Amino acid sequence: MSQERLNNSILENLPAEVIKPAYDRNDVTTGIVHLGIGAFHRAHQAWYTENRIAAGEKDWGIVGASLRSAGVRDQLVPQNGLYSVVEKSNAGTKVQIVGAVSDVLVGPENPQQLLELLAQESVRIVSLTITEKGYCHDPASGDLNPQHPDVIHDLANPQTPKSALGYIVGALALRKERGLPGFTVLSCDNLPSNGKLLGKVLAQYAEQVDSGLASWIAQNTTTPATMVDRIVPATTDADRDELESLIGCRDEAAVMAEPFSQWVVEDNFLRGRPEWDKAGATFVEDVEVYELIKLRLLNGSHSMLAYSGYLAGFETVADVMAEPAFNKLALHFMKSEATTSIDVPADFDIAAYQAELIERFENRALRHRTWQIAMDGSQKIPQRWLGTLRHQLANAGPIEVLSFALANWIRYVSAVDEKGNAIEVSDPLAAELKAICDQHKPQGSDEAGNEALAAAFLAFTSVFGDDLQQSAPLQQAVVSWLNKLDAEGTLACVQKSFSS
Ligand code: NAI
Ligand code: CS2
Repeated sequence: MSQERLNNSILENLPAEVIKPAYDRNDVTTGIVHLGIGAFHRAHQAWYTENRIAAGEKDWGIVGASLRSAGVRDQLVPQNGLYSVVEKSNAGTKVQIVGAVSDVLVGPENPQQLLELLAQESVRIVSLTITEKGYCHDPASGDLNPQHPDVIHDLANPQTPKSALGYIVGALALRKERGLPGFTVLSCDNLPSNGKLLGKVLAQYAEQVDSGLASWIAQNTTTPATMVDRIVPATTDADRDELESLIGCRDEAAVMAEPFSQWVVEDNFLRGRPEWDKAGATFVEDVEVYELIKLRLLNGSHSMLAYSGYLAGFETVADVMAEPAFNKLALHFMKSEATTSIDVPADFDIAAYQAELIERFENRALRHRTWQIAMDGSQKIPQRWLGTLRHQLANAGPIEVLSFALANWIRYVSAVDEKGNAIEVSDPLAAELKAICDQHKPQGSDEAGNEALAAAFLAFTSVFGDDLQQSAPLQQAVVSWLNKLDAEGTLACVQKSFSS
């Protein structure tokens, strides 16, 4: 039987060990609007901001917004915006109730309301976790995709946007008209040079609207780069049930996170910012090397384990890591291919970082599904694997694991697993990718199909650009793995090739 929902009036009744907001929420005013209020924002940026609001920075309250569904609004608003960050590790569980989010808007329900909120002068930061696909960019080039359906719609219907770009540029147009200052747009997505990429697609989008607006935006916004890191799997009902037994009330908006968190931010804010560094964030001039290390070592391994682990029959990352050969493979990839592609600062203990990543992946208290990480591979692979791959190819370096990873991704997006069961492939380019598989290697065909299949994938320029298809070593390595995977399956391949 579900108990009372978490809300303002029952906070003091929660168990003493639960950390609660230690400030009067009525004193907090909105300074941040967050687009894409998913699990990660609640466990990361809002969690850091909670610390600053509790320390007295009361004008940095957050209003969240979803540009897609009403799910999170319906979870948070009945709880006065309150939710639990549940830190889970092999050492135990810690619960903190966060009060930084006061409301959630749903763009599709009332676009004008969200545009007007974004145009309010008190809003000084608009932050984003809209997933890699939310930027309407071409993953290979980083340029705005003018053929993106949301871009086409929003340019024709600026009052009822669908994309984050449409909302941001629409709100800035209102601010310009009203003689108000702009704001900082803070990408907190896993994209390479996310600040530069966001600035570029915003400028390219605004130029399509009006050149005068585009130059005003260039002068009146900043788009700092960030590196964001905290493993936050999608919350399940089992998670919510377990939490309910711990805190004695129902929290539909709870998020599950590892204890580890890191936030490296370029200090380039138009109208101030919270003192997030006093909550553990790091402000730097150049985020790039932190991004490269994180995207190539953590996310590169994550995606490799997601596709190969899923095909090997494992549900979560911790399950994959419990298989010794996969555990060795993850560290081998980090050391031999990902790390050697980066000019790691001399004072950075990369060996300790690698060891910590392995430990984080082994966390059995978090059920991070391989299927969830496998989502949107077409939007993730360029920054997670292809930068590393280009470096190795240019330097005659190792590509054994990266080509293995690509072969598993190709088999994954064929949407049929080793046992012939359907795979629910969640990717904006899923149809195109499956069509490549069906056209070049129909199910059940022989090895000859793998030559054509590998060549066709490497020629898929939206993901691979136009250079990688020229690489004979890469083509040969991918074909070799496709043949082995056909013959032995992923688990046997890993056990045979990576156990030593
Ligand atoms: P989530 O599924 O809980 O939330 C995703 C949010 O993005 C939702 O609000 C959804 O409506 C919105 N969204 C999806 N497609 C969109 C589009 N085309 N345009 C605008 N909004 C769109 O996912 P979660 O866990 O919050 O992750 C979101 C992003 O945060 C990731 O894609 C990644 O870039 C970043 N991140 C996630 C981490 C994690 O462990 N979950 C860790 C580090 C970064
Ligand atoms: C994961 C990331 O779902 C995925 O693609 O690789 O969300 C990962 O959990 C975070 O980047 C960790 O900081």
